[in-house]
Amino acid sequence: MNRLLIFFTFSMMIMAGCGQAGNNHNAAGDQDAVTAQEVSVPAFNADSAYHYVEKQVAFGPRVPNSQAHREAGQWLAATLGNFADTLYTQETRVRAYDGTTLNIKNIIGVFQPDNPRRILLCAHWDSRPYADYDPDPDKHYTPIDGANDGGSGVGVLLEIARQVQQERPAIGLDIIFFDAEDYGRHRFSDGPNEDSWALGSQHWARNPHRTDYFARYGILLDMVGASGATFKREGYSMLYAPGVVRKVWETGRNLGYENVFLNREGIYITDDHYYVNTIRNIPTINIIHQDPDTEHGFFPEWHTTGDTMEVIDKYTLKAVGETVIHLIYNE
Ligand code: AHN
Ligand code: ZN
Repeated sequence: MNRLLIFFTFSMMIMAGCGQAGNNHNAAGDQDAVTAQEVSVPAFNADSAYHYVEKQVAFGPRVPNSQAHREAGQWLAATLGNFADTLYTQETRVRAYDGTTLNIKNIIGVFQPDNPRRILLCAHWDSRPYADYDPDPDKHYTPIDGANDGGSGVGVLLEIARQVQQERPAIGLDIIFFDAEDYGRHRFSDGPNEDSWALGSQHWARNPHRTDYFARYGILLDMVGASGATFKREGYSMLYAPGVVRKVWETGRNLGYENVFLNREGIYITDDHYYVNTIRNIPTINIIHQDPDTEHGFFPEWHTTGDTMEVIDKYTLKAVGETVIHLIYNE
């Protein structure tokens, strides 16, 4: 098995001027006490993550109330359920901005349920019902594949789940696939936009799978698979969880992905993490592809029929997957 061994050396600082008497320091008094800690981090397999994205897309657009959505949801629950110690599915009805009742399902995989030290990892698994940014106006009401917008985050998390089942980290994990993130208001309809997005995470934040659920921090993956992806420090992530952003960015950059995790401030994006932060009070960041060269600020095929497997690049999946998996095993 392909394993990466990381050696961490912690040097204990000895404060200058601290008294000689009553401590255990040797005669020299200034020699560092060095302990070596060995952490084994599983290799993130980008081919496997890619396959999980393909698998989701093959069901067809995963739009709530559709047959493809039901089938994809069953497959996701079965697949995550195979890796996790406990699986929860949270089925409910929510009202979309246009009055449609959506049958939705949040899918939750719990690893080490009794471990009080926990991290939350999440992504949305639904895909958008309309390509309202498509260059072809005839497609503005066509559902999208959501290979990158939806599929990529879930694909990375399924691969992490597979690795975690094989070799358990010290920390407990909760992996949540939120539903109905992308049923937000159509670009050409009038009315309030803000709370029309992220309906599944709003529901979960008010009704977590375990009462008083808490995690030390959370990480949301959104659009983490397109070729040439770059991530900037997203606004709400910096507002609610700046330390987590710093840690993730440092980890990614130390792994050699400084071309992906940019040392730049991004914009504020209302997404699932916003509700995990504001309703559940779990400091949660969003790793989200931001592109300053497009009119909407996301990847070029965002909310178009072009968000297909063709935009997916294993290098981006790997950059994100490897970064997150390193973080988990070093907690
Ligand atoms: C808004 O446009 C308000 N939020 C974007 C969140 C999103 C859509 N993430 C993926 N698709
Ligand atoms: Zn979207």
